[in-house]
Amino acid sequence: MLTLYSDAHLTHQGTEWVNGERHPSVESPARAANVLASIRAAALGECQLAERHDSRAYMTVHSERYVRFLENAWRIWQEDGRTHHALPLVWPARGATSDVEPAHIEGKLGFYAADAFAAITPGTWDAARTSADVALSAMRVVAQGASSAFALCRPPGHHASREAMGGYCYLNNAALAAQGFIDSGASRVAILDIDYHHGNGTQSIFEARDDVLFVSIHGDTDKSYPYFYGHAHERGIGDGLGYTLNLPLPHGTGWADYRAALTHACDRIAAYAPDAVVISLGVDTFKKDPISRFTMESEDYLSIGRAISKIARSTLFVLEGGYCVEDIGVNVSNTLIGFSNG
Ligand code: Q9C
Ligand code: ZN
Repeated sequence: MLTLYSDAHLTHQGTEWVNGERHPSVESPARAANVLASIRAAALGECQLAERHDSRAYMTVHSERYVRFLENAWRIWQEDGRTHHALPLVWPARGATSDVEPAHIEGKLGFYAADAFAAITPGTWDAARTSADVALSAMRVVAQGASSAFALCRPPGHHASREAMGGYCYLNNAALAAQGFIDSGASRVAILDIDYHHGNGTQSIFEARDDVLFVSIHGDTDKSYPYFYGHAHERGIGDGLGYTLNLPLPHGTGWADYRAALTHACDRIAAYAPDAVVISLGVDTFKKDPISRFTMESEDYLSIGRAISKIARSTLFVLEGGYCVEDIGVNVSNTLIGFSNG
């Protein structure tokens, strides 16, 4: 299996609020370095640098004004005299109806953010766009005939919606890849999101469509981020009704209970008979993950990969979360090994 990657993410290290203090985000450059090292050690296949794309390439799932905001946010923030990482402090909350982008950077930040977990730093745009480039390059490899590929994306993407960053995500790498398959001629694409957190951004991008099936297994959002999306009763909207499947599981879930949900998810996807499958691969379901509450062991990722291989379709793996830096590499490579040996 070919891996696509880039080193452009190294300049992006966000900031987040934890217990009333600002800390470097758990979403760190070391994560991707560890994954790449494990992929190389496991001799999973060649590792190739991603191709650069024009900003227009991100407008297949994001709006032009949102992409331009990401591109210019740090510069505008700096011109306002700031030197620290930018985080939003004000949002158009429930009931807000205005669609007018504020002129001031403080307003723009809240207008284009779902939460305060996606900081804008000097290197954020370059990292985010390159992460999307990694996904698009890997998508092309599969669209041109490879049976699978791995997009080693960083920052992650599944919390980013058409016009909002959030949860360490800026551009939705998996959604860009799924749309890329459709634009390359696929009639149906399925997305299986196995990150601990519900992929609210991805769901919102495709929930009104029947040509992209979205299936997510995640920590019950009643008690876990992103809190407001991912309930079992969210099944899609309009033409998309029945093409969103959410399988929330309680705190403490391990492989024994996860297995049934994964089998159900894979059966639904196989029944859809997609031309391509995109896996939003988060390994924050791991027992030692510092911000999540499932109890998966490293060996369990071999079983997860094997279960995914049974869908028997062209498959693109896109890296999402996973914050136990020490074990993220083995957990990701085990998934890919389980799939390859499936
Ligand atoms: N106390 C991804 O895995 N922080 N994003 C939650 C928990 C935000 C996770 C705080 C988690 C975002 C891609
Ligand atoms: Zn996650």
